[in-house]
Amino acid sequence: MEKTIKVDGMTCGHCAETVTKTIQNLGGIRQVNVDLERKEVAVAFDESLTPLDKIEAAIGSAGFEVVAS
Ligand SMILES: [Cu+2]
Repeated sequence: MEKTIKVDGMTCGHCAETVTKTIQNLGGIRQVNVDLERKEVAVAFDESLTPLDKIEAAIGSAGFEVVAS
């Protein structure tokens, strides 16, 4: 499935890279796209391997705040 997650706290390319790598380290992730201006992270993933709440938890653990998904 594909999901666009609103994430607060991403301010630069380094943040975007951290979020991208954090999500890619989970299983079943097909694609991650960070839009810094819109503060959105678009993720294509297999929810039977990694459910959305796991992705959101990983974003939180990396130091960013999920505001909506
Ligand atoms: Cu940054």
